[in-house]
Amino acid sequence: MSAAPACSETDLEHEFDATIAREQRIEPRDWMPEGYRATLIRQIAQHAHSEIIGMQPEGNWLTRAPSLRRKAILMAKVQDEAGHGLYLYSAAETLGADRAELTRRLIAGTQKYSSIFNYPTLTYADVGVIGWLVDGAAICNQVPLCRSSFGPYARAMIRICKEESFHQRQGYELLMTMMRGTDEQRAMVQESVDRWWWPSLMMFGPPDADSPNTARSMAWRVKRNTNDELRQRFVDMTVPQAQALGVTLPDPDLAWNAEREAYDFGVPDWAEFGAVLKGNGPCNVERITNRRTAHEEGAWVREAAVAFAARERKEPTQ
Ligand code: FAQ
Repeated sequence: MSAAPACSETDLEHEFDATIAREQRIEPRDWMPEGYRATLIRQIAQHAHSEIIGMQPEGNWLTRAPSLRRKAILMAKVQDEAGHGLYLYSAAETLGADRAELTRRLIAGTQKYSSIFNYPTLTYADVGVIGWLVDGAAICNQVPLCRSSFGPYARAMIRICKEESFHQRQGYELLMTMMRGTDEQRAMVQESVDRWWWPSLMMFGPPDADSPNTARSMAWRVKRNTNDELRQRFVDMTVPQAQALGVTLPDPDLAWNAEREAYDFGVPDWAEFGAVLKGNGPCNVERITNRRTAHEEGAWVREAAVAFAARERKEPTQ
């Protein structure tokens, strides 16, 4: 009996395209175009780095939480972000990426993380506003990714989104409590909203016309919506929440458009976004320095884990 003919690259590509068109998932052992693999590694690594670097702004307040209850809540949230980073690094590993190498690139500044985490947390109201706006934006962006075409990424997103929705609610609950408090607390919440609103809109990425990756990622169903679609969805979802809270969103152009059945809103400062991406945001240097220090100080843990695994396999350590 003669062996079955090997599949040609064209056949494999055809099968890959058909799987995507059928809304089925691409799994790690399936054939995939190198561009698809590279896009996913880029996006998932950037997402994982964001979760890990994203622990720093709120972690900054752990020792100064105003009560034991608030401290326990914040501690749990920051730990959740660490967990999200780990699921995502694992998803990247299924594509052949090396986790140590991804961390090396983050620390070397050759891989990005979300712009939002380069802004400082100046008051405790920022903990609430990050939960409300930053986790709110993250959910808006990530719920569609539960239908991303790459199986391990889509499945990681399901669990992450469940946890993020609690994060969003804890932020909103904290802000509701502050808004029921003193004039000083209300002013603190408003001042925080004023600082975080525009950077939260920038989280969705550049406008579609300036987004080099969107068209390809949409065709591959890695992304399910464009940056502008999701930004609009976030604004429409958030305006009524701001009204219920009693805060003003700092955008004079924000107005309901009855024809579009959506809110019109102003243009974010894209020059500021560009500067943050180039490493010139208010906290870029601090965030990466902290990450590098933590990595260096954790070297002994990694070495011990490797030695332990080797001993378990009954192999000599060196
Ligand atoms: N910051 O062509 P596009 C969280 C880059 S997790 C930095 O539009 P794409 C949870 C982009 O990578 C937040 N860089 O790119 C949490 C590309 O650069 P490259 C993270 C950005 O990939 C909450 C270039 O600009 N979430 O918050 C940003 O199609 C609270 C051109 O852009 C994710 O990563 C940005 N904001 O669309 C944790 C979600 N935007 O690589 C702690 C998954 C764009 O070509 C506390 N990612 N860039 O050199 C995505 O959905 C997409 O990757 C986008 C960007 C939408 C972020």
